[in-house]
Amino acid sequence: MDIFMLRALELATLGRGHVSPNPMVGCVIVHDGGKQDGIQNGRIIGEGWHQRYGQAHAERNAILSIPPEDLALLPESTAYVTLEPCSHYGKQPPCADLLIEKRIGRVICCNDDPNPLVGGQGFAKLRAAGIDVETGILAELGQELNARFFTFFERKRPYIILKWAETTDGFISGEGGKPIKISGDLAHRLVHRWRGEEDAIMVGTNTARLDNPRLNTRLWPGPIQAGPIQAGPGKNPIRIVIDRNLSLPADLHLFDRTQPTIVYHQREHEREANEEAAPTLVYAFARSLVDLLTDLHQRNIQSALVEGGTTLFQSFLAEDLWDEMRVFRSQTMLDKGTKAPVVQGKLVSRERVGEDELTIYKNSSGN
Ligand code: AOF
Ligand code: ZN
Repeated sequence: MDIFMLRALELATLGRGHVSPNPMVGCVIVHDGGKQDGIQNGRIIGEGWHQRYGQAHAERNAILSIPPEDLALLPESTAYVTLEPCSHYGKQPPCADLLIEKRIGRVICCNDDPNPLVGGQGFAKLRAAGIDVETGILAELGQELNARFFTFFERKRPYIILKWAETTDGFISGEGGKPIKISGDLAHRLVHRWRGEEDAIMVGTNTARLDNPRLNTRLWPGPIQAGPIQAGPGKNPIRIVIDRNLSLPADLHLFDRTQPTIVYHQREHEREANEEAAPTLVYAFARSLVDLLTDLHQRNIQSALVEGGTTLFQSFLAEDLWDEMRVFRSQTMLDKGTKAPVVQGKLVSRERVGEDELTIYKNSSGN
């Protein structure tokens, strides 16, 4: 039966880049053919996935794909769904109701839905209707697939990716944080692609001042879509900058209002200054990193790519508030400058990107 769930997980990934902030979900409906020579027979009669935010959920698409002559088989069939079927009316009606109405025999899932609008009620509805329910099948794969969605609801903060480039001898910038070109053009482009994949990008005060970054996706052409190829840059995420004392110069690219930007500060008397007046440039008060992440959660931001500098990285590391680390290592040497953070966590991949080496680690502390 794992093979059917693996198929459902594979289908779910087809929604990548199109369903956020919803999770990617896949569904396979299998007619249980009984045992033959001790082997369980099963035939897939329907498949579907959540294709686009606001549109039909995986279960509905799977049911719609069943040929008319197979519809009568539903009571003898199992729905393999990567996530607990929903129980609420959102942009879509509840999938649990649909499965009950179609008289599905059994439902098997990877994970419970952490969204409080669902939170176990999908399973409860199915069980109350006499449907067999099993959950926790390939749960780790399901969690990994929707790491942002789960982190957001379970930890009440966005999924945090720390990203930097370092020299062979471990420097991230020159003396006093002076910007130095470390990684190559291909790595640079890949970072622009990553920016488009997350809800937000964050930098600290020194990086904002010294690098004057634009934090947009101008080097990446955007998701490949059906139909004519879309030219122009990818989806620009929200920019976040930390400016504790509101001392950054107003002419930085970050303040040019070309993209929604949030400035976090600690000037208590200026708490909500400007908040509603200019939605593209919002000032918000945060006493600590935890406060800041809680505020991002309230603003419905599910993930953030943190692009430096070292002070900001150290805060995330010291409080164990990070999920992933992406490190480019170049073949250059610097001899002196600002040291990169010490890599930690579980190594998940290592590959070449142009002339650089990219290593990805995931936090394994179970924070
Ligand atoms: C499912 N199957 O394929 C997905 C689910 O606004 P709506 O109606 O689209 O609901 C979004 C919520 O529904 C989302 O936050 C998550 O809890 C659940 N997503 N559920 O049964 C699906 N995408
Ligand atoms: Zn649903």
